[in-house]
Amino acid sequence: MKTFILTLLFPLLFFSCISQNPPQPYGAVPSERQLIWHNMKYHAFIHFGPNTFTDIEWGHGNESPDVFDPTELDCRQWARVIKEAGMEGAIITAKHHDGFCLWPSKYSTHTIRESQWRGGKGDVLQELSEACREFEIKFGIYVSPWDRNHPTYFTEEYNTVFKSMLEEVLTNYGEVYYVFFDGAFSVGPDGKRQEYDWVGFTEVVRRCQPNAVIFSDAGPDVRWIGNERGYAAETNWCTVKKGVFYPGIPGVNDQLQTGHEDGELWIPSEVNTSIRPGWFYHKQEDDRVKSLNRLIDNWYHSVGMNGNFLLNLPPDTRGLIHENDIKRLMELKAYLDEAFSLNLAENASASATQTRGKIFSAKNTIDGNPKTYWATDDDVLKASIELDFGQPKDINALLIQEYITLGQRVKSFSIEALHENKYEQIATGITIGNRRIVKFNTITTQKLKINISAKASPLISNLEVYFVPERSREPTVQNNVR
Ligand code: FUL
Repeated sequence: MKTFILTLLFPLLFFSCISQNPPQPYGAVPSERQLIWHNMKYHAFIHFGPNTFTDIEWGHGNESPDVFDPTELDCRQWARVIKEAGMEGAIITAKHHDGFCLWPSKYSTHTIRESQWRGGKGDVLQELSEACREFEIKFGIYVSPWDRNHPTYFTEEYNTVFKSMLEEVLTNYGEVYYVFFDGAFSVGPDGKRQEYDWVGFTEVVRRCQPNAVIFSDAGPDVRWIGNERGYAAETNWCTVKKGVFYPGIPGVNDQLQTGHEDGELWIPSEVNTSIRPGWFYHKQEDDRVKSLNRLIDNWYHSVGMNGNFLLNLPPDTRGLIHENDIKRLMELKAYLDEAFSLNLAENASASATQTRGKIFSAKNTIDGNPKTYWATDDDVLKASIELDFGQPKDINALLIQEYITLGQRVKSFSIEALHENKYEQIATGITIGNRRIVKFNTITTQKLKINISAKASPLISNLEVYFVPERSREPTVQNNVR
């Protein structure tokens, strides 16, 4: 075994040089805008609109605009809470299925302008985008293609209307990092279904906000994980096959969960859920905010399973994020801060069964810093990395990341810990991708071994080891609840 030292970051490793050639990309690889998104973890979803006041989840589109009447709207409170919770972006329902626009769109008569709120002069997108800039979080929008109000819906003309609306929200509010296209739809009385101009919608987003990622059930940049409970699965490929997923086409939720090992397209998963049972605020759910254990479980099944976590925080009829939701969010933040404060791999020494000539370094276009990674020779698809902590440590979690810029390669791995001079298997996993956090029963050990089996030479950019707080009744990561 060649020996190298694991210092501050796993990438700073030393060993003798044999081969100098960096590995070539393998299969589908992420775009620049996807890499920016991969570099994030945790986002806030904001469902707000007439439904907040009518106490239903899917508005019919015939509600009076006057029902929209927040008494104390304060988008700065939302942004402050989101920032303090450690979230990096906010994605708001600019238009939900009822068609009501939270901005004064020129292309609809069912907007905030038609309500008496603030004398028809309000603009929630304006307020939120400004608050996001002030608190340094990113601003994203959800726009429902399904529109139960617009008179042109079910005609080709609606596509033009929708593209014009998109252009408004993507040009008038500064930088937009994320565009969420919902897959829900209805069938008209005559059995008719609106044909959406997805190519045209994508073209508008690319033209107006070239760095924004587009989410839908099927991408093109980020895909739905196939459930709204906030759970990715053990197997989670960023790659998917062409021609399998389309927005609003049912029956493929299992495949949305796993992706496809040999997919030709890079469309990684976002894992979304609401902090309450509903997506919109309902007073009767004030005492049904998800438990801390549940949110922790969602965290390990999203951020810890090669996804990004999008957690919905529905503002109430005052126009504020409710106190009970804030309390739970801050509890989750406190848990995460404590759990991931001390990386025990930082001062460990590391060795590998085989290492390509050097640690490769590529300019990380996201933050400009060099990003380094460990690789094996091209023909070495199985390898082990051993960490030596120098003395026995209590540990129960491993965070591991592939250098996904060159593709997702690892197809299984196992973790062994040294116990009475013998290695014992303590956990197994399937895919890694951008980030995998594996929890296992607490063990006291000086050495840890990670055995990797990959489709092409494995590239690992980061390894971290933690002793996270044990929690009672905590669901285990291995038993994926769906
Ligand atoms: C679904 C919608 O129908 C829900 O109302 C919510 O917006 C959720 C995020 O997506 O498809």
